[in-house]
Amino acid sequence: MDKEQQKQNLENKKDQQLENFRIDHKNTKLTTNQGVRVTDTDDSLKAGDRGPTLMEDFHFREKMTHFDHERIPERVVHARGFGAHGYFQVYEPMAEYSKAAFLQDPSVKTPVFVRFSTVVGSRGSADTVRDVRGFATKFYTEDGNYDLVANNIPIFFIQDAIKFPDVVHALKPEPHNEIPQASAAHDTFWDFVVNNTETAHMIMWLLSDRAIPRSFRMMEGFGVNTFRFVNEQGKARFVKFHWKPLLGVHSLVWDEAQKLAGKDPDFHRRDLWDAINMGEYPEYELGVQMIEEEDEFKFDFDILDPTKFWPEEIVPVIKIGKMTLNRNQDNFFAETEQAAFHAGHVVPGIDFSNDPLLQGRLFSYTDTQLLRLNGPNFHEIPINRPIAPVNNNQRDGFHRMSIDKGAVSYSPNSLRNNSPQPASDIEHGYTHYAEKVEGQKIRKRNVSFDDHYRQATLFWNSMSSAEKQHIIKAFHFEVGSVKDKQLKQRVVEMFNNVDGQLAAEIAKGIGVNPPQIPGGTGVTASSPAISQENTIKSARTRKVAILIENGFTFNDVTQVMTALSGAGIHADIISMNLGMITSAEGQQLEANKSYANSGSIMYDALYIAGGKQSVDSLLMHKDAKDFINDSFVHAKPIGATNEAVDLLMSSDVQRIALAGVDTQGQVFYDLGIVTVRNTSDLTAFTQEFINALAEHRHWMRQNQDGKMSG
Ligand code: HDE
Repeated sequence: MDKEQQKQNLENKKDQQLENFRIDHKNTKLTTNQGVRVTDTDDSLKAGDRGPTLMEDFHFREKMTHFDHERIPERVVHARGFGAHGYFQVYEPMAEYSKAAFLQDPSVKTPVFVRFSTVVGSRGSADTVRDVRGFATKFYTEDGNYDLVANNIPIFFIQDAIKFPDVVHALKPEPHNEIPQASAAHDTFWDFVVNNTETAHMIMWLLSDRAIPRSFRMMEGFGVNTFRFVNEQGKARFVKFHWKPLLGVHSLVWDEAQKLAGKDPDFHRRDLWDAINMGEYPEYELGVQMIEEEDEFKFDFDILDPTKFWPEEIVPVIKIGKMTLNRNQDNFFAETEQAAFHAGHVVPGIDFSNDPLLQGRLFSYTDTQLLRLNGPNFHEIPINRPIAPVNNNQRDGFHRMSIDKGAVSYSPNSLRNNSPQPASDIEHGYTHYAEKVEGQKIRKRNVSFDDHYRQATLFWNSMSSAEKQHIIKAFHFEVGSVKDKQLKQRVVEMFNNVDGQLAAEIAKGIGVNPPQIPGGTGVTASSPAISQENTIKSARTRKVAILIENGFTFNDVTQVMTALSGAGIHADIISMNLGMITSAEGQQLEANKSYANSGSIMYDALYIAGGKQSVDSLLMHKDAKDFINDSFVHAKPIGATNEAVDLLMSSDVQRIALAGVDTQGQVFYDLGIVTVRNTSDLTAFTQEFINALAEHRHWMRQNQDGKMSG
């Protein structure tokens, strides 16, 4: 096989490996698990027509027993997740920094499997809850599996892994009544927060828009912990990993997220599944921040402290490659549910740091898999199998798949020529970075971990005014749900250490006193890179709701649909009833959604077509008005052409946005509302509407009348 073929082979290797295990059961006869053909699976074997079921009915017993054992324990955190396959390609050889095999050749596509998740909720909870999102990637490299087990927030609640059970216990539903599901809005969590001020920075991120992403395709991933890159010469550098989505970082608004949790609890997984099925493959660039070993102490934070991030303005993110997710899983349980990630699965070229959170993670992941996947052989489950050969003297255990031949299962040995033999560095044997460590055994945290507030202030300073409003409203919801008044007061005092104005605003909404002493840390710097205002803006892959009824203007709708599809935007036609809708001109279009099975919350934008009869029916319809008002309140782009502008005028939208609307065929665009009247040429309109879509949300509406969206 030549080199080109080998590369091609690597890309497909994982898929080929999985293919060995796939069964589609088409055109087969029903059998038991022993391969015995079954004649009837709808009636158990009985003694007589109306008699009891017989013990000897092995088919019944097997079918029922298997069913009884179908469940495995859900993950203690990150229980709800969704996976997809893809590949990773490096942009340039990274040999200067890391010897990792998958970071060397830009023409090589390394297979990956990614699992996105929420953290707190159980497996059946809703996708759009306020929570951190997991973003775990398994790279099936030639040198073994590398797992980048990341979150969509770059820092963490706590500094030392020993507190993980505490923070998770406080965050999970309260143990006496298992309330609330998938939410931090309860007393035990905030009790933990005020008693552990190192959480301050993470809370700022958790209550920001980051915690309610629009889509898995539109969120960043962060390795959080500090790792090391090690090159062939053994030189190491500290490194932090980032995933940057090419569609930018975008969020829902809280009201929308809550409504979606009811209307479509699978909103995020459906979005990912549909996008991949439609060939709109999500792409993320892999970025690294690197710090030289000798610069370890040059920062005003400890680079091993996981409650701190490295501002991009100080340590730039270098984009080194791109991941593309291009294939949906075949079976949720076999792949997503059985995937076993581990922050400790590293390959030569990637090493650990002494970050105390990371050190604890290195223990926890295997431990949890042992319980969840019931034994030490979970690496043999197809989704977890490396494509690199596995050879060692580990044997037996539950569900062992491989048939290890021969008498020798120890090392060193003479009987098998000491095989499998340890590999040298040159042969890509993993050599741990020879960091010098010495010290006394102490249970203590270094003073360099003492600052709990400065980066929380930096975060607050970096937010746009709309983002700040959302954070304050999130505090009102979360802390407002706390029953203990003293706790609420302590939250205000704690966040007064971050920013006085913030604390005063929190206090206003939750019925406690504003802080009595001046607040803040004195930090005035900001990090523009962390504001979502400064993210990539793109209309591609967005979803538009088109409202029509009988008598709509066919010319309006077809022009808009053509322009949208040309820009890679999807549209659903929504009407009172599903089925064919007849235009004023006589042509028909099919409504593929109705108000019964859709809602404004499922779309990124709204377009209402002209046509007097259609608009008159919409005017009579409360659902249509709700659609418009929700789109408006959630700051989404709204487009209307010709008679449909009157419909907007009759809703909340009119009061605020349409004061200067033009009647002479000129496009009017204000606050994300795009209208045009008295024209059949919608070229300029569609262009503006697509621009408005790319902006994602139009927060300026929040400043009108003091009316807030979300
Ligand atoms: Fe995890 N984490 N974690 N975590 N984590 C788990 O492993 C743990 C932390 C992350 O899609 C568990 O297989 C400890 C940070 C993701 O399957 C468990 C600590 C980050 C996933 C565990 C942390 C993560 C997990 C539960 C603190 C961001 C889901 C099930 C010391 C970098 C992976 C499992 C998937 C899952 C332990 C903190 C990311 C219990 C002890 C920080 C994305 O082992």
